[in-house]
Amino acid sequence: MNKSVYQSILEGDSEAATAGVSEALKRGEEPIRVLNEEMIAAMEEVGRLFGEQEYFIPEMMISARAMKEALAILKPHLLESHIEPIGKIVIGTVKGDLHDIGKNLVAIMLEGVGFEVTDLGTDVSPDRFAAAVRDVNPQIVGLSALLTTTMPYLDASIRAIEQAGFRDRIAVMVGGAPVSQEYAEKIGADLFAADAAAAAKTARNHILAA
Ligand code: B1M
Repeated sequence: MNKSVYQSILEGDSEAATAGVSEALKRGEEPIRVLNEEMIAAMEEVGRLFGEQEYFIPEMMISARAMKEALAILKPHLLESHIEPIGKIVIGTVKGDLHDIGKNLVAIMLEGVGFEVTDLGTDVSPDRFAAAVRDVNPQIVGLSALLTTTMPYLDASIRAIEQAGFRDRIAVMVGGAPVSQEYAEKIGADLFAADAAAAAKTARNHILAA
């Protein structure tokens, strides 16, 4: 029997992971189920194994690569077609932080509900966020942080946007595993979302309410 998508990502087997996603889609499985119950669940297990020192950086990296390649196969199936554009969003992972799987997923879901997404990538300095607000003129800026050590850059990025004089024209949404609603409020973010689906819903509701 073929390996499950979950097992393939856990083992960092990109070829089996992409083949598994393609087969699941062919069988008519729901893309969102494959994403949540197999792919994200596998990354959570990778994190647990890393925490237990059973996995180390190389294992995390090859699992992340398998996750990204599998996600590329799933992406078109997560996007609804013919959605009217509803607004612009600039998104990135904050300075010092290289984690981008969650941020990429948030970007895909935002595109799925009709946002034009400008993705600045990872390790984005506060000044680059401010410059992107000037250049792109989005309604929302999305800041992602996965490390407790990089969380202060959420705050610093908001301050940089403020100092550049753009704070009033945008809403800031923050997220990432260590980020909470309480922390979001503490640093003066306008919106918080715990996962990619919630991020898309929250951003969309913000635009519709404006
Ligand atoms: Co790292 N890592 N990592 N890592 N890594 C974590 C985050 C960790 C929890 C693992 C652990 O200890 N159990 C831990 C952080 C501890 C902490 O600070 N609390 C950790 C660590 C310590 C590190 C290093 C410091 C390790 C080292 O070098 N000693 C190092 C730091 C590098 C750096 O960034 N400077 C490091 C490196 C790496 C890799 C490069 C090997 C790799 C990243 C590859 C990549 O992203 N391209 C990696 C990985 C893969 C992980 C885990 C295993 C998986 C992360 C992931 O992709 N999750 C992670 C453990 C875990 O999360 N359980 C871990 C799946 C993804 C779908 O979920 O990213 O949470 P997530 O995103 C979610 C939500 O958070 C939310 O929606 C997403 C989708 O539902 N969300 C938003 C995210 N951004 C949002 C923005 C929003 C709204 C919602 O609005 C704008």
